[in-house]
Amino acid sequence: MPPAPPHALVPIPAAVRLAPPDSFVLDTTTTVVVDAGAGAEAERIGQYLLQLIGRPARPELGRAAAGAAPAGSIALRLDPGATSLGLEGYELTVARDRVTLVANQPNGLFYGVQTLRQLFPWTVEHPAAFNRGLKLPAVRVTDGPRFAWRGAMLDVSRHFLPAGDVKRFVDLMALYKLNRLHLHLGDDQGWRIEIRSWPDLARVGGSTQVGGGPGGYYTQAEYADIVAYAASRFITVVPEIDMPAHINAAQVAYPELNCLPRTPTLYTGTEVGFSALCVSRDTVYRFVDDVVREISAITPGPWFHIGGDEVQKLTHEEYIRFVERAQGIVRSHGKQMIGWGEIAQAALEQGSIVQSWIPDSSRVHAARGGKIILSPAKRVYVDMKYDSTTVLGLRWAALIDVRDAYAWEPATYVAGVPESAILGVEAPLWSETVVKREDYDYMAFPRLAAVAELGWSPAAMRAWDDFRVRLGAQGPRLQALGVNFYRSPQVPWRR
Ligand code: TNX
Repeated sequence: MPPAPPHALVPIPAAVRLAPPDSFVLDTTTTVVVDAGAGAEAERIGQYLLQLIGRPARPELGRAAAGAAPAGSIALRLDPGATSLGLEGYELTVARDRVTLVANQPNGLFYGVQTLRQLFPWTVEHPAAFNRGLKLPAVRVTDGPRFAWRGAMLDVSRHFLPAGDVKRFVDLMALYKLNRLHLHLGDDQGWRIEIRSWPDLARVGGSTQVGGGPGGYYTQAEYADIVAYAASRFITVVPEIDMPAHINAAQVAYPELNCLPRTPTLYTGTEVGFSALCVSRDTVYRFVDDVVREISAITPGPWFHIGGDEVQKLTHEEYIRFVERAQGIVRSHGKQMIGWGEIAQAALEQGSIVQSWIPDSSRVHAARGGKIILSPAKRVYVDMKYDSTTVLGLRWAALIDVRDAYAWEPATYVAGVPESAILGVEAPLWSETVVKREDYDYMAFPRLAAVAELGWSPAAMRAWDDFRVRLGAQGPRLQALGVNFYRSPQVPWRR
């Protein structure tokens, strides 16, 4: 077992300067103080911090004139002058007599709070722990992300995941400074969101799942609640309805969406590629328009993901025409289109985004000035097995242990897609074999923490030998949070 690391921050900040042996001690006299006039968001983040560390500290939020927080306080400050910190950056100073967190925007304050949280011992995560006298090491952290897009995807179609479990996943994403939650809401096996103008999509299309369970769907109110909850953790929800293939569940509800020589029936297997929209029919575009319109209306984020992958039953021309038409529909509802790598072959607008998962034409989109999200299946498909003995998961792309998920470089991974074209990284969790919350935990953690560091930390700060030790120190924290994570033998887990 290597010695305990000087700090266990994941993702590692852009700059950390520890100043031993000083420390700040959290006790009953500690107050969390927000600058008077910093605004509702800053106050909400102050309350969130109080909830995290709340029991030992004074329960009520304090307020002070800008920069005049009293000794013994943890002060949160929004500095309009600190523009160099950007949207998501922050500066955190822990000294013996006070903690000062400064950001330019609330997002940065929130991430600074996550860093503070990880500087406390893991017991801070456990509601039953007696946390008086918790120590923070004296340190100065100056931080901000490498990439704007740091995502995870939940496939709630193959198996339905109840809203409460999605929100818990959101909380775990926040711990690692992830900021995009992509929800795969429609596939062959299940349609998971209420569409009022086509009510049978959810009622019929959402009535089962892989293996034949009861399925389920989110009402628009439940979806909006997930979106708002994620936003409170500075995570933007990206809705996906996979089209023109992966659409069987919708076709069972509305057979007119199909013109292949087959009668759609509810599907509970795991084959891909057998379904396709009847792309020559007007009804199909009315369907696309209604679905994009209704979901866009309850999605404050700027993106709509149309899927676009694994289309086997259309000609190339049919596929391209469909993607280009969908792009116009998405734009008409005020959103930017995202699609899986295959869509890069179409005449995409510069503002459309390509999510690369296998070797594809992403470079074509990068060459026209478009942006790419990297989700290379061999590295960050967290539905892949860790090793040959993993019970859950698939293995078509690779076996992916923690090191495989961590030790690759986004800027050089795809030929023709330089750093300037990369929006960021995203780890999809497909759910063919993933049934319940514990399964999601097991596949996502700790690999999602590795992807979070890829997305956040400067390349020069990243090293596997260092990461694995910091990650090992996250073990007790994840355990205190009740996360059923995989104890990879590559990681020196601490107790
Ligand atoms: C490929 S990735 C798919 C999904 C499967 C996944 C399983 C992608 C765009 N399509 O339909 O769930 O593999 O790993």
